[in-house]
Amino acid sequence: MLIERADVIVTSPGRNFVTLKITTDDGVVGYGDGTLNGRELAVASYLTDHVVPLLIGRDAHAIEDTWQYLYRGAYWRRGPVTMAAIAAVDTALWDIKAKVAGLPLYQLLGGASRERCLVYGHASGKDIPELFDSVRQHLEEGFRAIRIQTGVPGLDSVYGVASSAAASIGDDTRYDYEPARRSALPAEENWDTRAYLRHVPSVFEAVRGEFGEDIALLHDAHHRLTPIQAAKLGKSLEPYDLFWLEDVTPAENQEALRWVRHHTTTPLAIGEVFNSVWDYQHLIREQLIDYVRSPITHAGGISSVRRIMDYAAMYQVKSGMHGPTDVSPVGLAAAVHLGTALHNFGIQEYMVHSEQTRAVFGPTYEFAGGGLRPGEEPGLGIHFDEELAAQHPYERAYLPVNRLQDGTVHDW
Ligand code: GCO
Ligand code: MG
Repeated sequence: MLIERADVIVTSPGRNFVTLKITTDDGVVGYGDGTLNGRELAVASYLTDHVVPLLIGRDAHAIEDTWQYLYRGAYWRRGPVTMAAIAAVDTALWDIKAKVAGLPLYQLLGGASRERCLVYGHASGKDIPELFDSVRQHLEEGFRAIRIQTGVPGLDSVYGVASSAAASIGDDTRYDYEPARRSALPAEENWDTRAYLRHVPSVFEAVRGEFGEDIALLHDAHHRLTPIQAAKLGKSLEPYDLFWLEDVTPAENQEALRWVRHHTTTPLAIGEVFNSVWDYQHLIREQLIDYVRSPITHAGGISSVRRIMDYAAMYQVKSGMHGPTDVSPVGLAAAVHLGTALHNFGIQEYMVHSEQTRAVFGPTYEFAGGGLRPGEEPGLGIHFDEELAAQHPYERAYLPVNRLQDGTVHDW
């Protein structure tokens, strides 16, 4: 079974997505997600200009060989653009293999280790009353694990808080925080670490007071703290028993996590911006983290995230794959299949895609009992509507940039 064609589809049903469609000579079609938020066209070009010509005529079953050919064969290794492109190819080939086998993909990855993948949703509010409404809504929808983000007194707009304009859409559509904005230039946000560190513990105290001890709570610091600030935050949140504290420091320096780890028992998650197993080498071996955040879409696909998770399993580190709306339904479907099969699955992030997005991708995973199930269709269970996708052309969009009060650019 040879690869006959590969098409890169850029579509923007509410937000931009990059999808690779691979077709074999016997007409089997597979999909892969290569969306890189705010840099989508770089991946599209990497695929169209450099990868697609290499795929034509290759054995569609040779997934590992193709992965190594694209990774080692490029000479230039790693990096988010390269690894998102490789992820798109790898995912599409797994989709094809499972369709040919007539099995849902998780069966080829070892079969089900669980009935459903526990997921967490995003509650947010500019203040406590708005946050409580959002938490209540999530609980009513059946979420059992919830990420908590709020505004910080004195700061105009803060990462992770859904804007009130979008939150008051007025219909039944639930709005999740969406950071990328369609604009000529990135939006600018402001930041003050001391104000944030003073405020966050009081938010968790209020949430535990209102909603009790059962619900799993998570929080994302989005790479903004120094190791010692992060250690302080972890310690101050210990009474509220977090499921995890995410991305406390900029991710490049693995050693920073040693300082954090030695000061707090709050579980740590990191890695949504990592793209290979090498980024976790020390973090996992020294047991400096509890959860791996890499999604299939940004870390080289199913084959390489499975490699990371096998390494992590030796050290009791679990998965917590990134699942924002900028991972497409194809990337999320792949995560749910892998999460169903992995023994060391931990939790899956689940930001619900808009109706418009779901209409284009036609995912068949199902949310029930606080978790996602992959469904029983052969392959990933994606029904991509190309005609509809073509009605939503790419629109330039950027993630925000962040500045301290004195104007210095800070980690966003
Ligand atoms: C998360 C992430 C996202 C990212 C976004 C960037 O934990 O879900 O931090 O909110 O900021 O995916 O593209
Ligand atoms: Mg995050």
